[in-house]
Amino acid sequence: MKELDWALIPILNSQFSILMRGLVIKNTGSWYTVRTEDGRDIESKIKGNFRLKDIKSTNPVAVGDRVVIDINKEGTAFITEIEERKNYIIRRASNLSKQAHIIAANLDQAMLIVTVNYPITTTIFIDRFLATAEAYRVPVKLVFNKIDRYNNEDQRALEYLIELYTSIGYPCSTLCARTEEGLDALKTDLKDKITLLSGHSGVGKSTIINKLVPGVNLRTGDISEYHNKGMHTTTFSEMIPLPEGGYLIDTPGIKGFGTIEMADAEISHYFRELFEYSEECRFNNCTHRHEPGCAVIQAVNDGLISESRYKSYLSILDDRMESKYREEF
Ligand SMILES: Nc1nc2c(ncn2[C@@H]2O[C@H](COP(=O)(O)OP(=O)(O)OP(=O)(O)O)[C@@H](O)[C@H]2O)c(=O)[nH]1
Ligand SMILES: [Mg+2]
Ligand SMILES: [Zn+2]
Repeated sequence: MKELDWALIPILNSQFSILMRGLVIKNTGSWYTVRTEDGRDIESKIKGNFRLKDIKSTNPVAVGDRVVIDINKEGTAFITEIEERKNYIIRRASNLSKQAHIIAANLDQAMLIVTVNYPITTTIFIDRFLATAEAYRVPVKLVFNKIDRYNNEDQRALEYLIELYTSIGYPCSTLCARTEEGLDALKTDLKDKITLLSGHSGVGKSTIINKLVPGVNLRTGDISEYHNKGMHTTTFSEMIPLPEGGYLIDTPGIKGFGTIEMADAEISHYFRELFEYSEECRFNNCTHRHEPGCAVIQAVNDGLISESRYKSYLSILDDRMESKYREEF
């Protein structure tokens, strides 16, 4: 090999820069792991002055984003560009905050992992997630996990919820990640797709991925028996390739799902069955709260729209008014 001309080194260093396209597969604080088109994982950061156009977000780049990186001589990189997103799931970063947090981008679908108990998932939480997914056109499936733990009362609640959400048009399935009952059906739904797994802490998101992807060994944690809540075991989002093709995105469990970027008049559009009835409301700017001739309120009174769905709708409207949401949502 020809000897290096040492005089040239400073010039090479200052000019070293390779632009590459890649997919953001992991986000730990300010570092993003970008998988490049040639299959390398490059630890990358965002340049200080880099800002997404309109979104005031705690994470301007999210797992699932397709980006361009500028690789430096140390083998790390700066993210210089984000390709336009096909869709994303976004929520309010925290109670009282005006900032948004993008959970993941460019999804083919989302699976909301729900547990009727251990921990309890409320319908308000489910409906807020569903409304956001409607807003950004992400298809959602509800997966009810931990069916091995349910007593008779939990079982009845499970059946009620499955009937409710199926009737609105959301596919539902049951799963026991512990015994793998229902896992094969899930596999079929996941093949060749980019799927976000979301839900409260402790519902079993990481356990499900561990069962589907042998060898990944994601950390899982027991739920607190005292509080009947998860312990926030997963602390960063990560995209995991499936052996059969496709990707799963594991995310940290969320407490409350504060909605964001929704105008009052739009909210009922994201509740499919409310939207259907709203076409019959006397006023076309009806908020379905107290207006005379409201077909939505009538449908709730007639038992055609479930009270829980209507309550969830009102809770999102209330968020706007108080500019905050309550933690338990
Ligand atoms: N009985 C039972 N336990 C389960 C099942 N699925 C998961 N678990 C348990 O539930 C607990 C929480 O599981 P995780 O996979 O850590 O939950 P997670 O949704 O990833 O939680 P975070 O990372 O905190 O958001 C663990 O103790 C799992 O073993 C199930 O189907 N049945
Ligand atoms: Mg987890
Ligand atoms: Zn109305």
